[in-house]
Amino acid sequence: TSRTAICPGSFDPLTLGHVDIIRRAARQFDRVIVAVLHNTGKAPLFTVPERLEFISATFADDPGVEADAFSGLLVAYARRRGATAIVRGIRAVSDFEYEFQMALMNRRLAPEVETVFLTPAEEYSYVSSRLIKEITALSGDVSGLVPEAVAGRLVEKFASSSE
Ligand code: COD
Repeated sequence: TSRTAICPGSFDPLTLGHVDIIRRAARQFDRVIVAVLHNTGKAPLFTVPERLEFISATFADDPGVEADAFSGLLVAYARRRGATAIVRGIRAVSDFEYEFQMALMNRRLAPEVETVFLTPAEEYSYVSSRLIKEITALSGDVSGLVPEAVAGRLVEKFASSSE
């Protein structure tokens, strides 16, 4: 039987830390759906279509990885897509408490969907979307930490917002 995993997140924007986890997941599952949360409460830097485009462009050569957007409960979305697993990356102890709480809550809501934690490559373990945005806003260089598709658009975004 074919196994589908969901890699859910904000991906605002996609970083090489995310890419590392998604590639690891793609080696363990037949299909990986990278699911971008449509969060009406947060003011994101990139629109959902922009974030989906970064994912599609980065995984263009990987037929096992697809990009999609979701809103509402993650486990309801996972059920709709027939996924058996939710994959999350753990960077440091600081990620653990939040991830552990979500995993147990999601299990209570949907016991058949297993949360799987993967560890990233060490060189990306300190990368976060929040720091990427902060550094770019302050004219720092984040090349080598985000995919090609993201690097150029990040600089453009901040150039246009400071005019
Ligand atoms: N190295 C490895 N992994 C990384 C790195 C890195 N450098 N950076 C990020 N990651 C991992 C994260 O740990 C995460 O697993 C994934 O990549 C995505 O990261 P983010 O920051 O984009 O995602 P979040 O934390 O904003 O995602 C939160 C969810 C969308 C999963 C959550 O809010 C959710 O499920 N919302 C839907 C509503 C719902 O169901 N709520 C109830 C939850 S119990």
